[in-house]
Amino acid sequence: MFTRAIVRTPGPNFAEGLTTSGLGQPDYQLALHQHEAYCGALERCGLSLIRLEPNPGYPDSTFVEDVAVLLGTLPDGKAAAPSAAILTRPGAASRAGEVGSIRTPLAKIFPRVLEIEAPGTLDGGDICQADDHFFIGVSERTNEAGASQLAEFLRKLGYTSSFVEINESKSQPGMLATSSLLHLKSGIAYLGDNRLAIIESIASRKEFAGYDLVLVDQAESYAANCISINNHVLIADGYPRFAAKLRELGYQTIALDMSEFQKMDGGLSCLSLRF
Ligand code: CIR
Repeated sequence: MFTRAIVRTPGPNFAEGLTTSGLGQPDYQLALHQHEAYCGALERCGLSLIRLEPNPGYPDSTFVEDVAVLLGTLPDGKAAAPSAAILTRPGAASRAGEVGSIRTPLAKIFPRVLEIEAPGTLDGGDICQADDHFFIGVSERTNEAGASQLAEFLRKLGYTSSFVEINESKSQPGMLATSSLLHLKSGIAYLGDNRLAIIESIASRKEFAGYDLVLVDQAESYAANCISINNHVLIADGYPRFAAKLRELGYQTIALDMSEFQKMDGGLSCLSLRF
């Protein structure tokens, strides 16, 4: 169970952030509106929100998930007080300074604040927690050094982890293309009960053997970035096949229009840190 989430309102220069989507300029007012609807959905799921002010120095800073990995439950799955926050070292130079403005809010909540150090780089979007196990995406943003540092922190805190290579330039022969995933969680989400939502192109990876997989087809791949919160699943609006699969499995879904965040390569998970 999650009880809280940290969010950051998009700043007026949100459109100056990084993007490869080719979907055009986001509309700032619409982004604010969609962000507010997202916050409302988190509250509907029972979370109380810690709202951070826009950080105009960093247009991508609304994607707050990338700057920290939060540990709020014990490895045995029992609810516990927040135990540790791990500050990341974002892989994009323009985002490196975002960590500075999350340090103090996290230090007020978490008794332990650890930190990824150079030469490691790591984005929170590459980290997928599945109960007491963490999948760590090695991507264009998260390098081996950053992934190894996180794995070691997690091991000491009682969790297991495995690496998932999603950097296309390093894919092994025979490995299916990852369709240029920005982050691991652009392609997978943990739904609880040993079940993963996952894009088809990485579903056969050995790391995911042993999990029940809900496949997200190529045409709906953006929908894989969904978030399971306290008996609800937040999904991006406009992906009917995936939504139907979730409902058939008994999930209560909340669909949100994410158009303006998608234009900036962002998805549902990136907009909050849940714990
Ligand atoms: C970036 O490229 O860093 C941002 N424009 C989007 C970050 C999305 N974050 C995420 O998937 N966790």
